[in-house]
Amino acid sequence: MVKGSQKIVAVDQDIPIIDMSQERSRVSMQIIKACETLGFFKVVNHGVDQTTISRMEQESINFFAKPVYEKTSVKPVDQPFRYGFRDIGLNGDSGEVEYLLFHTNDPAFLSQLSLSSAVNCYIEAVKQLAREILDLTAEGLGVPPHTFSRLISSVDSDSVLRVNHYPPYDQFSSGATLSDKSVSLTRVGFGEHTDPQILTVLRSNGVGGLQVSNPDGMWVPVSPDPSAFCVNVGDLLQVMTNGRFISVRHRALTFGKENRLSTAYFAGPPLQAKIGPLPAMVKAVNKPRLYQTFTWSEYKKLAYSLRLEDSRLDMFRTCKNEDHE
Ligand code: GA4
Repeated sequence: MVKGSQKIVAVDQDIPIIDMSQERSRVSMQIIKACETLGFFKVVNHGVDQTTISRMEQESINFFAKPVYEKTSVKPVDQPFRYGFRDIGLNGDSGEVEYLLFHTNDPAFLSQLSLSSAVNCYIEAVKQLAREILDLTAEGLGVPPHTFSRLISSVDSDSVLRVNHYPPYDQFSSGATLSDKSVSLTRVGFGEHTDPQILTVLRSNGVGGLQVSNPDGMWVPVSPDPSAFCVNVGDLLQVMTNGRFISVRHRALTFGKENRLSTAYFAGPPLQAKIGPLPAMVKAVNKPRLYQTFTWSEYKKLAYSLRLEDSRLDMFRTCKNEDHE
């Protein structure tokens, strides 16, 4: 069921659509503004080949259409990839979703799956897009080039690809039927949370469900646009920009009638990478340092020890006005 306290506003309200084919400095400026105000934007004319996208989508559809016993054979849980059904994380979170989770720096597992080549191509393409967006971000902030993109480009970068399938109501639930008017079909597919990594690049098929939380605490439904990518700031980018960028809370609802498919690339740094506010975001602008320095490994461990909706960033906040470096 959906918690009702937060109001829902108009579809796409204040969500920027950034045309990446514009002049570079314009794109860069628009990305910075979007990261500061909402932490979320759409990109069009992004340069990712349509064939790469369609192949990935078709292979995912084929995978999720397989019988349950075949899909569950893509476990065990402690491997760096898995098929999951309803369960999210390690602490009892769940949603009306089935998914495939790939750790992108471990290609060995992929050979076990028929969709491996489509996944590999897709990962390369969205990684390139994420790098490009991060380079434009660095340019706009005036920090050294590749400050962010180098973190996700390394061979040991700890990035993740997640393919989510939100099936129609009758595929998941027995008992009530679509004709039973007393049953609300709106369910939480993936509960509200922020993404722990640096940047997320997400796309979906033509079925809606994604909502992002705006600065007034309202949910903004995001219209589905298969030709665009949705991009959001992750927790680590909020830390590195010393809170200038917002790691936005978002969730996916499912309305029960159509299959929704979404594919998210979570661009993360190597496990041992040290993450903290960049000097240019603290001293140079005379701002109090808001976060401590930590490794991605420490942060990831903490994220997995908490519930999905918990706010992990608060645990790494410095005391008020404390300045360590
Ligand atoms: C949210 C973003 C990605 O989907 C994810 C999720 C991860 C998981 O499903 O295993 C987490 C969640 C996500 C954040 C908190 C922890 C870890 C579930 C959970 C309760 C793959 C990720 O990297 O962090």
